[in-house]
Amino acid sequence: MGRISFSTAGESHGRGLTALIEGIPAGLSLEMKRDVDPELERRQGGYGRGRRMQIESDRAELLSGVRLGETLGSPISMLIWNRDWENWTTAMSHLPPTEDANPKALRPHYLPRPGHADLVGALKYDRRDVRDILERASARETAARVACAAVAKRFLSEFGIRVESHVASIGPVDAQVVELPEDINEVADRNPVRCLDEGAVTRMIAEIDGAKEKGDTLGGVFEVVALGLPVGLGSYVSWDLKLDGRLARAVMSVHAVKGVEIGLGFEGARRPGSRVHDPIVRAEGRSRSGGIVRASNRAGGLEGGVTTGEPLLVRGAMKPISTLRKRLPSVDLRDGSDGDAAVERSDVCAVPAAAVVAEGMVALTLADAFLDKFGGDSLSEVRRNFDGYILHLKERGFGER
Ligand code: EPS
Repeated sequence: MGRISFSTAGESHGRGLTALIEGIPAGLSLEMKRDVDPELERRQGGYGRGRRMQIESDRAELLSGVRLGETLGSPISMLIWNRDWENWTTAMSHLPPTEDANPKALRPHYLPRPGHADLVGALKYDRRDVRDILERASARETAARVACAAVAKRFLSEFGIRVESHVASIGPVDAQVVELPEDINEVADRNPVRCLDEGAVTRMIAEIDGAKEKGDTLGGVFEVVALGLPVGLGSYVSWDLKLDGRLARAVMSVHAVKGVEIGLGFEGARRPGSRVHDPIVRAEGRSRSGGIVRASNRAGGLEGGVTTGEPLLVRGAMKPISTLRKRLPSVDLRDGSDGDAAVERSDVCAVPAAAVVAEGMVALTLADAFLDKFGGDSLSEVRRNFDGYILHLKERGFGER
């Protein structure tokens, strides 16, 4: 664990976001315009986003780690400028305010929003102005995560591994998806709620419109699917190597995600074992899983915290965004008086965007687990390790040792 590390910096209305990813082997073809920018664009979309996304047009500027189109094995750092910064130069200035500064121009907030990091952050970091909290707690930060994730996806794609996502529900509207299409993102990205069930799309949009009208917000459920994985990523031998735990942490870390399921998830707890566990059957030619597959995939591609070679299915539940125009009760941090929570410009629903971010978090976790198993300094070294393993799976056959 820890082959890939990444970190982000930046405030929502600050100068910009920085993204740093370490551990990517040398020799990987990588271009910002081809590999990273399209992912940033996917994250910016989605019905229910606020006006901010019309201001931004996220692009990654590469600062280090790539020469002549290939990674060097050194840290890769990228920069995403905030276009909106121009409107925030006073409120987000790095310098102390001048004595004659208009306090309103500093755009302070003193009425924390229930459900947001506002209050806990203000108490923990001992700040009065809640803007000091919300600027970093904002999901704007996920743009930098998606930049790192795009690099991880580029790496995984060298080995035929794809990570995709779709929205399974928004508010009370559920999508009915009988079978996943071959290219999930290609279908999901065609509509603004990233849903695979065309009938549900209009109902989801109507639900978001209804919430907006009422000054309310909506959450939902998304599913991330990873295809092409070999058997054997992750491990059962120690708690922190279990891939299900690592994935749950990664997806739960996405803003407003309050639940994570793998495969059947909570539904499995209601069923007897005979309707949960997937029969094991021979399947010639499926070398990535040792010529043995599962007749169903209720386990969601993991057994014992290890990939089975079946599609990985991870779902996340996102709570509704905590900035409500229909204000909820709060307390003014200046004098302790009762008041209504502050209202900032915000999204009504960001589930489609969260799906893209979660897709990225899963890709980063899988790249990490992949390098645990096949680690090398160069792409060709990783490839040799991977190919040797797959060849062994193909050849090992049956019988006692
Ligand atoms: C966010 C509030 C909105 C969102 C923002 C997350 O921003 P603003 O306050 O500038 O209107 O648009 O999301 C992004 C900027 C983004 O890039 O995803 C919040 O409070 O978390």
